[in-house]
Amino acid sequence: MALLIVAPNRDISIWKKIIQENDPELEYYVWPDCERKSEVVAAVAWNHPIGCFQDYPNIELISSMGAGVDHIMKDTTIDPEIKITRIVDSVLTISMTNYVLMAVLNYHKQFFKYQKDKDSKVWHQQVNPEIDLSIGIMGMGVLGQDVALKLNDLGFKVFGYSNTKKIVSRVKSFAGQSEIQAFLNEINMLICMLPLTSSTRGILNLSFFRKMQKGSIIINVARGALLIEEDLLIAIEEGYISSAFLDVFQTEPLPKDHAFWKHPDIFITPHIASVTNPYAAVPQILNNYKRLLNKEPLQNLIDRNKEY
Ligand code: OXD
Repeated sequence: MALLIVAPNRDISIWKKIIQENDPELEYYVWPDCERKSEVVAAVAWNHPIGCFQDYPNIELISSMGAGVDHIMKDTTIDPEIKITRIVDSVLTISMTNYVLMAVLNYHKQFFKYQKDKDSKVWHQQVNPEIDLSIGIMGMGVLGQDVALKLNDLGFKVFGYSNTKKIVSRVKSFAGQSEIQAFLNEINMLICMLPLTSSTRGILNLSFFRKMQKGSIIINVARGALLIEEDLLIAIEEGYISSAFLDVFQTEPLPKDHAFWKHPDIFITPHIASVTNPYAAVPQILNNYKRLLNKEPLQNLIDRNKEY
């Protein structure tokens, strides 16, 4: 029995070191070097080449190296019986929440205005230095709920939107297509934390933006493919969106000629909102591997029908 690591564009030396420290006896291969393909029963993957698992006839489990599994789900050659798990880690959650708080507070305290003022040596105190934000979180999974609670603790009005209604204290929740307009009516800032699935791809599009209050702010920390980037530019021109704070993009790295680089109302970071900590991820992956071998229930298993 062996484990296979497939992460062709990622430096995995630290992952190998931690695997070694956790289980010096573990038999594992790093794709594409694997002499005994039929020994492989589980894989750890990050942006694997589509179709590569076809060469491993006995794979039963694929673990994502991160919180998202869209990079695995998009490979339609993966047998529907193969189980897929993801990483859920408190450090990853804190890191994501802190990124969102940082973005929100920058708007709340009008930091971008004061930065511009500084560039022109302007000393101008706003009469109301704090922007009143009514914040909606789309995607109320583990990460979304943590963000909702922390924003609430900071005194913001927080609303949640998800596929099925989530009960989170002091957060008014909306669910399903029929409640989307009611949700958008409440908010002037949208934080996108949705998983990327066949039904959420491109959800942040022009007709969606036109349902929002004029001048709304959008923060996307989930996946670039949730947002139609050209539509965001139009929505800014039309005044539905006043500013965007983005960590993820359709194409990463963001191409040099992309309009977002120079746009005065779009702030970007290079997909760093929350990065998987291999020290937390490896023990989870090895624990699930052992569970698989012992035929025990797996942890952080995703629902293949829901795609998350
Ligand atoms: C993840 C990511 O899914 O890094 O963990 O985006």
